Amino acid sequence: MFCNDIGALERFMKDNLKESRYRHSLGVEKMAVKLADIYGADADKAAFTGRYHDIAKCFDEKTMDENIKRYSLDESLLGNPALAHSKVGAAILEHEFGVTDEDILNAVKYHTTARKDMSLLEQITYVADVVEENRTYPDLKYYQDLAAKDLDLCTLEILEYTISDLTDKYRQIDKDTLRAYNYIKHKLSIT
Ligand code: DGI
Ligand code: FE
Ligand code: FE
Repeated sequence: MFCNDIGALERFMKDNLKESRYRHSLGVEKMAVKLADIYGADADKAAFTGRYHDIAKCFDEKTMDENIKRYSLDESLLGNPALAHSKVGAAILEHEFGVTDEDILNAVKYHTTARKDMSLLEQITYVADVVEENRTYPDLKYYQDLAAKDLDLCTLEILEYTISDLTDKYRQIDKDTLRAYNYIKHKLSIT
């Protein structure tokens, strides 16, 4: 397996995630496996990454900040749990549960922002997070179909939505989000 104690990892999930977040995690696992089958990624890694990508999502801001310091993560994440939960999650999987697979750790680390030159597993995790079956936004079916048909285009549409949503809310756009956006446009030969 990809960790040293799957029982302890599951217990941590149950103890730390709300029920709806746990259900979301199972939905991302299922969707990530589906996309892995379509696009030729490792389905076991996609399942593991999908299931545990949000392991740190339900920490309150104080606990998140303590974890940022404990694992010596970028201090710019302090006070920003929405961005920090992916980095803290990867650190917990690595340091508390013995996950060593770099691709899995990166897919968790970048599941919120995506990044330039992301791997297939990273991209699948990023997309599966948004199109899993428990999401409730109106265009879900459209995004699910697009994910199955054209992963790059789906990634671009999600990035476009995220950037415009953050802009509407006067929030900062992470440099990895912006770089991922330009990278995927370049990949799609959009000038
Ligand atoms: O954890 P999930 O809810 O499943 O989804 P997620 O990991 O994509 O997190 C979504 C949150 O992340 C949402 O509050 C918006 C925020 N986010 C995503 N990209 C950026 C961002 N926040 C900032 N400030 N900058 C970004 O580029
Ligand atoms: Fe997340
Ligand atoms: Fe998620």
